[in-house]
Amino acid sequence: MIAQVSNYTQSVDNTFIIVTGICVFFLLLITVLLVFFSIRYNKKRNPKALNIHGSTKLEVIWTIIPTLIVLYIFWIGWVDYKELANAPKDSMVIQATASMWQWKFTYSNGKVADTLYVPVNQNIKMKLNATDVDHSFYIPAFRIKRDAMPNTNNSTWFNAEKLGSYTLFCAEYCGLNHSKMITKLKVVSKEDFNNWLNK
Ligand SMILES: [Cu+2]
Repeated sequence: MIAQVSNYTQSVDNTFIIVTGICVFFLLLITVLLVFFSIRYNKKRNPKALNIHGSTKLEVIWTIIPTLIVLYIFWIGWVDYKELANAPKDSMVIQATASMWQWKFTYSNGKVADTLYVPVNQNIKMKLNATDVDHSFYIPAFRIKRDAMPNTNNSTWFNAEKLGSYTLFCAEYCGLNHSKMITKLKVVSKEDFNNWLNK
């Protein structure tokens, strides 16, 4: 189990594991049946096809069950998406501006930084914008990714639950030095954050 470092880690990972589990289950089931039927109903053993009647009961079953499964996958994704899309009212707002090929973070007091500093256990709302082309704000450890585009007001939010330094980069191919559009998210204590902010 991966350590919970943001409010999303656990729920996004659970969704991922459930969806992957369903895929692996059906992959194995279908592969085994495919091989079994290929041997069992081989032309040499069954020169003439005899059992080719339809079965309404089977048709209904294999329509309803997959429908319920995809609705369930939609539902567990939707629950997390709704939470991700609505930042709590008490969030600290930080503006992230993406440009080729760097990140710029602007705080409410006007301070500008190229590294994202945030206090631990505080809701942080990231307003996302870009000056030139489409970029994407991505913190893999927090399971957060949201596009940062010109003339579009996207936002996302998170709550960092552990002190530490995490990779933050651009996840939208944005030109020659796209791979160098990488910086750090530093989660620090409230005092350290206030000292840094007012320095
Ligand atoms: Cu970019």
